[in-house]
Amino acid sequence: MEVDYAWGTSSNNVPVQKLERHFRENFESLQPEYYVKVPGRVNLIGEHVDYCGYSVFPMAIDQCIVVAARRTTDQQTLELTNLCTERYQNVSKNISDINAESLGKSPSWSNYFMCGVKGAREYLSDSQLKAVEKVGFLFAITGNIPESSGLSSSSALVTAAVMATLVGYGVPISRLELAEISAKCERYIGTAGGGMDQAIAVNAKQGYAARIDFNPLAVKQFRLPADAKFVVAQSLAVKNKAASNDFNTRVVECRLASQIIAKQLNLEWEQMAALATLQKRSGNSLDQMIELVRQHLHVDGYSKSEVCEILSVSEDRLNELSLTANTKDIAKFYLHQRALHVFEEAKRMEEFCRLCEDSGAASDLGILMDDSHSSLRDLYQCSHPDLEELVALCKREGAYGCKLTGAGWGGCVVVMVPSDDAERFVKSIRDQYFSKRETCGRCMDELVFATSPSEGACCVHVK
Ligand code: ADP
Ligand code: NG1
Ligand code: MG
Repeated sequence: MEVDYAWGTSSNNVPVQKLERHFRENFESLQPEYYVKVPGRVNLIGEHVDYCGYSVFPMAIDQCIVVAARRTTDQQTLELTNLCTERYQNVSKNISDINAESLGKSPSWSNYFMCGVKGAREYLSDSQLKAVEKVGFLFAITGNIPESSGLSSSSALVTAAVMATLVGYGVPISRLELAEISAKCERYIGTAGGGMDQAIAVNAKQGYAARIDFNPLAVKQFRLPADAKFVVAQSLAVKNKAASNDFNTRVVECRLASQIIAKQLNLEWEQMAALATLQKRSGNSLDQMIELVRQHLHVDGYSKSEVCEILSVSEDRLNELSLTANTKDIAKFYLHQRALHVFEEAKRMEEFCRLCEDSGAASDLGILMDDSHSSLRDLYQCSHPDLEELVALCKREGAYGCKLTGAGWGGCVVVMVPSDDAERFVKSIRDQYFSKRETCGRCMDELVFATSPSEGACCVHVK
């Protein structure tokens, strides 16, 4: 049987033949019926603002997750196997036993996948659910997005699971809806993320970066400057976002900042969970919002009891209204710094789009990326010492701009370099950053590579 490689010309090095063999070896010599491919992404600007309701500017990369799939008549049994590493063990589960509580208990690889299966089923009507009540699935997964490195391996996996399940059930869905339900169901793993990763993974167009707006979700494709190339480099520090409360702490700090400013402005603070909602309801410009941060939020950290006093609520009510399960015991919330980052980053994002539209200079775009990174490091405090070393090296080597991409605390940088210097730049980072580090046998091309905007998710049926 032959797979139709309609999913692009890119040489993304995903071993599809090996995946097919793995599928047959694990599933009694059966063949996959269809494949789903979902890419990772880099975000060029608009970092840590999506969950506040502000726009972002990512592009899909070649690296992706691929799922080989087949339906069974096996009464809702879900069989998962993963080719990537022996750490990812096979799992067998009854689909109707997947529940939010157990998914949130451990960020294991199969739980990410099951978030997607659950999300897909929530999209079905009662009659559709009834019609598929005897359908089970065999899924074999592989991929080459470096995990826990800010290139959105988690969302590619979850989105691929949603797609593979809906395709198997024969339920059509629009790309925007697919992005929205994938973002929603990834939250079962415990991270209160925005919708950037899933939106670009599903809606990307080859050759274009995209501006993504939220509430309502909208995607606009943008050409990038021809005289610049984008390079991705791994710092080698990894961070699983669901395994600590750092990510959710930032989400919650932004929420509290919004609610406290709302309270000071005599607005209905309980409904002001996102900074963009606060801006909209108060009718202010981003510059005015920055002024409000300076006026109403002090620089020292806020204790939970201080927040409760300002909002006139009990701790229990605050837990319910504003905090997540893993942020209830945070000692200090840094509201001034986080809100300042978000409003300034939202401004930088608008300026970046304007420059792309008006064929602005790559060097000006680079300055915005550098400023974004400084703010992520100093105000958002989500960098890492190794990543800082990498950023400094990239700048010394002539980058127009360089910033961490994704959530941070390690992971990757995205670097904008002059097109005609990209090859030398990559070689130089290899020689200076990676040659002196333990890379666990990983090939250099995975650690630092030039990238261009890739196509979004697709499904291919086996002929
Ligand atoms: P990222 O920045 O890559 O999105 P996250 O911390 O959000 O990092 O998610 C990483 C987790 O996603 C991994 O710990 C693993 O459980 C899951 N994951 C990533 N890639 C794969 C893969 N190829 N196969 C199975 N699970 C994966
Ligand atoms: P990564 O690093 O890919 O897990 C996270 C969030 C995004 C966004 C970025 C920071 C999820 C699924 N992803 O990405 O929504 O907030 O951090 O800009 O939560
Ligand atoms: Mg992730």
